[in-house]
Amino acid sequence: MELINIFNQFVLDSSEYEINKFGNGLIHGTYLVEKNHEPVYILQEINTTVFKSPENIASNLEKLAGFLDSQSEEIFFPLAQKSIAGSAYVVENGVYYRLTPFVADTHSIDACSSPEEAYEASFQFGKFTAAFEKFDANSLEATIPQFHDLKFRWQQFNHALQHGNKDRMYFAQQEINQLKHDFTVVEKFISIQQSDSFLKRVTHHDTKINNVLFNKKGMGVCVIDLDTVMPGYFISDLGDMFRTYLSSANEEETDFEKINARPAFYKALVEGYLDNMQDQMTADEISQIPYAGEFMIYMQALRFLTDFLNNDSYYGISYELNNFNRAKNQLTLLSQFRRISK
Ligand code: GN1
Ligand code: MG
Repeated sequence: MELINIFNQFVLDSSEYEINKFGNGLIHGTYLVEKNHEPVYILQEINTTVFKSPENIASNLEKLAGFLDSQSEEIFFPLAQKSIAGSAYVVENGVYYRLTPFVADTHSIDACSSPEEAYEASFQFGKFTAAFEKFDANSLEATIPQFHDLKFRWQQFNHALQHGNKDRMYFAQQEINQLKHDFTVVEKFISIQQSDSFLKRVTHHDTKINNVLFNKKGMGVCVIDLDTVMPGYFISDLGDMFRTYLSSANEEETDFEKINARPAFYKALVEGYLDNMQDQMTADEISQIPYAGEFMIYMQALRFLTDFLNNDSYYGISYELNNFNRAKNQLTLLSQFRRISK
């Protein structure tokens, strides 16, 4: 299907627009729609293998936007543009597409290169969750059931160990053992799930820095990519920022010596988040800030290795050992993180 034919179903006159691939997400196909070389929309093809009920994304976002309207909260919340037929998405041959207005005068960045950027991003994600303090997070659908449930991810890993690619299992023996050796990270998550002092909040669940829009002065404006907004713990959001902002080399790096954890960035992330969230967090939650990083980095290593054992059925890959190297990268990051977060 030509993308322009999809775009036609959202706007009446599509003739002066140009559509090009945009960004580097692993899950959705993302395209920038420009008019006279100015960005106007983001067109996305929703990955329905991952998001099995895209209707849930739309209904969650409508609930959240409705709540914000009723509160006159000052938070920028980009909603998908309705199609000509009046729907939040267009379905063509079973594929779901949605169109979101491009937020004028903003840009996103793919890597975090200063503590100031880390602070700004963390401030925005904290502000997002904090804005929904009085909203009942449990009224949201889980757009990906058990997405950040580490116990479930552990079970999937064990399933892959039983049924996955035997050659790959042999190849990855050392990394498998490392993950098993660190089972305490899973146990701690289970105790958090059972604890009354860890609250389920409106959580973004994908806090990579390219999901924050910045203005020309380098200040954060808002967060985007709201597909995985659902009930969750703070450790998901702060943890994924630790995972993806602290190292100057990213998760694709295969020279593992280049993976590091920058202490000034850690401090900035904690400050930015707490500046909006401190008053809402329990003492138990605050005491588990370092665990947030261990949790997310460990879970990502587990997910990449599980996918490697399952012959790369989930994450897009560019070369054969891509998922294996990503897992090894995350295990390296985990040990670097532990050194600075104690
Ligand atoms: C996926 O959409 P993207 O590429 O930012 C994944 C995240 C992982 C990430 C690892 C829905 O995110 O959970 O952390 O890859 N999203 C989904 O790069 O599985
Ligand atoms: Mg994303």
